[in-house]
Amino acid sequence: MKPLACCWLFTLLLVAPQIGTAADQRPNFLFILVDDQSPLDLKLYNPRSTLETPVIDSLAARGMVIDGAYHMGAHVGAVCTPSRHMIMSGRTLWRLPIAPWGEKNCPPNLEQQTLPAVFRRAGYATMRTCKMGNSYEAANRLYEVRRDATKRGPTAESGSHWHAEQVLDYLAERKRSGDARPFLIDFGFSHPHDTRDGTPELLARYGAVNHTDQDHSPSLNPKAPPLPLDYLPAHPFDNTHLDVRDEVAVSGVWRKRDEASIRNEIGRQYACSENIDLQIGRVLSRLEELGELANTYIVYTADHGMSLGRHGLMGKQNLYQHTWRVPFIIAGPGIAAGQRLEGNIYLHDVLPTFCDYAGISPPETNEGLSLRPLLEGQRQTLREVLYGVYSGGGKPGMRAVKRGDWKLIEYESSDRGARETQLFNLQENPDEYLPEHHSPEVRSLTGVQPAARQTNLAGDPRHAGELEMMRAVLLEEMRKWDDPYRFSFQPADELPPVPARAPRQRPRN
Ligand SMILES: [Ca+2]
Repeated sequence: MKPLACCWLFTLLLVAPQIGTAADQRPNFLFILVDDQSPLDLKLYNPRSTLETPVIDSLAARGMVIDGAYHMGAHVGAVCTPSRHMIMSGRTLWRLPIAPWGEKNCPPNLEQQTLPAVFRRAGYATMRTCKMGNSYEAANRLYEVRRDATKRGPTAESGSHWHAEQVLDYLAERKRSGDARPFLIDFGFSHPHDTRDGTPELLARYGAVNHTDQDHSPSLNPKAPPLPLDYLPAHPFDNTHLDVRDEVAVSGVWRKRDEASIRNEIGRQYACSENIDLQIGRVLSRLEELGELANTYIVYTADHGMSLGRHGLMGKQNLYQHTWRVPFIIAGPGIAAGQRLEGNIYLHDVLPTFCDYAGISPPETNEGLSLRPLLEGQRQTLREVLYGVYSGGGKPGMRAVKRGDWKLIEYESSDRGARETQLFNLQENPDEYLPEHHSPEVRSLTGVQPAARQTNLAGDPRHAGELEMMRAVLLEEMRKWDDPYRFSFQPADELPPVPARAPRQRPRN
């Protein structure tokens, strides 16, 4: 063959699978993203949970559950927004276009390097349904088919059923038109984010009501889920943003932290979460009928965790494990069934993972890592250290680092006078108990056992070495990820003042 013809053939071979021919055997991707769910809501992560999720459980049985899945955090109260930017772009927090130094730290037009843009260019059919707002609008517009609306009501038309209908309609249309391209479907839900208006049948199952009376607590229903073991009636100190919307204005709870209010709200959360499970089941059944399921990678996750009474908090604006972590389940071709590992992954690893399985080069702007070494049994973790941020209230706010069993959380806001350090050994104290969890009043409500006595170790001189080590890790991570702030106990690093961003952020996610 002449060199020119050889070159032409090579080009054709490269391009052929990218243009959606009938012979395109590349896998499909179904990315399921729920709004505001702690891994601890799910029995898969918390045996005490009473939430029934048979579909998610069966997905986990077919694939892998990752225990250590995290989001890098938020510089605003609407934690959703940066989290969804990171998922879509594979980029880290302070290098997003919406970060304070975004123009300096992020190349322009990042939306052209996001999941819908990258997969569309590679010849994939792309479709999305999700809530509106507090997301990544410039990227969301790039899906070929987009059916977004915020659906947090108690009926089929006003709730999670609607999102599933959009996917089912899309699959029907795809079959009618004979579209043979592989697909990327972004299957998002507006729930269990508040307002958690569950359907009457599911609310009854969890002993909950769609409570609307701000002046009174709901009646305590014995069928409501139990209080979490790490429940507190109040957070013990100012964490730099205790007045954020989620801590004071969630309909059904507001500032209340009494047992009946919290258990009712968890019941509502579970009612909405079980409905999501039912809706995912409808879509997976249809994919199976269509013969698409076996060639589809499916991820189930949430944009961030939630507290729901844990540590006296209601919202997502903290860095305890219940909120910093997310549920993460993945199944698909070549992933062995029934696996579970720590992983140490971030949500922004989704983009490079999907690219890897689709045979697409991830964009140069991507900073995430492919999960493939975990999924194929070569590694147990992708990283040694995890770094987390909440900087939506007082500055610098909260920072967390985790390395091995050790976790440090620092809190500081000079204008609010907040300053606190927490050091936990997560092997010995996985629920991050504080001394307040062991007060007789709290114990009588939660049943926390005296054996679980370890609490915050930051002030314990026997662990001064670990504290020093973790503070060094924190500084290293803050420098590594272009954190624009420093705590008062850290070197100033000659950082310029952080520019104020236009306050477009509504404190809702
Ligand atoms: Ca959210």
